[in-house]
Amino acid sequence: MQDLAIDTRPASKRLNTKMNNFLNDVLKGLQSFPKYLDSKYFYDKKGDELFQKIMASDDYYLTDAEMEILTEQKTEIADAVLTGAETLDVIEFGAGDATKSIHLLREFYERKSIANYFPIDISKNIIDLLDKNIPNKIPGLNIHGLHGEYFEMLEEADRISEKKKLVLFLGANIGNFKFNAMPAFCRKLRSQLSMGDMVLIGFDLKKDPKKILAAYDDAEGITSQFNLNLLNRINKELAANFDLNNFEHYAMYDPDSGACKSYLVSMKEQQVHLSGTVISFKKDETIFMEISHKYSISQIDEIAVQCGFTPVAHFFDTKKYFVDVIWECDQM
Ligand code: AVI
Repeated sequence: MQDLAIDTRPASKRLNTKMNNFLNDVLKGLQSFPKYLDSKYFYDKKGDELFQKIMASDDYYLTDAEMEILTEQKTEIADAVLTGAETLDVIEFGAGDATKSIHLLREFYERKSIANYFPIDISKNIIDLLDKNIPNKIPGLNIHGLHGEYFEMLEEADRISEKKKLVLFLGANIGNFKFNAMPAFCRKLRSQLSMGDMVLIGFDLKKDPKKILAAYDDAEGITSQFNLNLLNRINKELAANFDLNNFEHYAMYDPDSGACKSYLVSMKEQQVHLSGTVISFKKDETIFMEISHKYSISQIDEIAVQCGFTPVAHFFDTKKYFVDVIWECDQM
């Protein structure tokens, strides 16, 4: 779980801590068996660009499905959220470029129901872009971009404003938690909110396994580049010498558990030097890169209740590939 203390040290010191965390996490993962890397590190500038390409690709159906929900059903979504005459703060975890949430934000703004928009993202590039671009798209909207870890920044938003909150967690980002870690995340989210606050979460649903696998093993090879880019980032930022030609992307989907996993496979026995440490790979040894979990509606509703929420509404795309759910915070 994330540390809730706010770091008040100067930016240069914080940067050093960030680099140390990155190095420690990478060394820990690559010295474990089986080896793994944390997918939160995918998103450097190049990683952000590659993820944009994934979202625009034909095989990655998730973005279009959720976009259809948010454009076609924004009125119904706003009706489900705005139960009284109050204005609310919209806080978005992993805001990205906000191309999906902008439809909801505009709907709330036109109804004079939004006090502040707090996009939160781990990527500073993204927050800088949002602070610059959103005022052009919705002039007059109060935007406070927050760059950092979700729960720390949620506390920060809470310090700035005491309005009723709607937390958006779109794009099936919740699928990137391991199955057991996901309810812990939802409980933590509940513990930082107040009764009556709401969350709107996007889940990718279980469906034809071939459709799911194709989204993570796309014909254009963008997902492969996305995964390999993390090795490149480690080379640049942590003084390593991964040869990207010696690793291949492998994705698999298990329709029973709903786990879609991606790996990088070492094509040969090799040694990689990383900040003074030597990491050995056997031929065919894997690095686990990411999980993208798929859920059923009954699982989603059960988790809501277990974690202190009441499921309020489900919004599906026409193909029923994806769902955006609204949960309300129950009494704790
Ligand atoms: C960010 N996240 C929801 C994406 C997903 O679908 O799990 C990341 C991604 N990885 C490969 N393709 C997309």
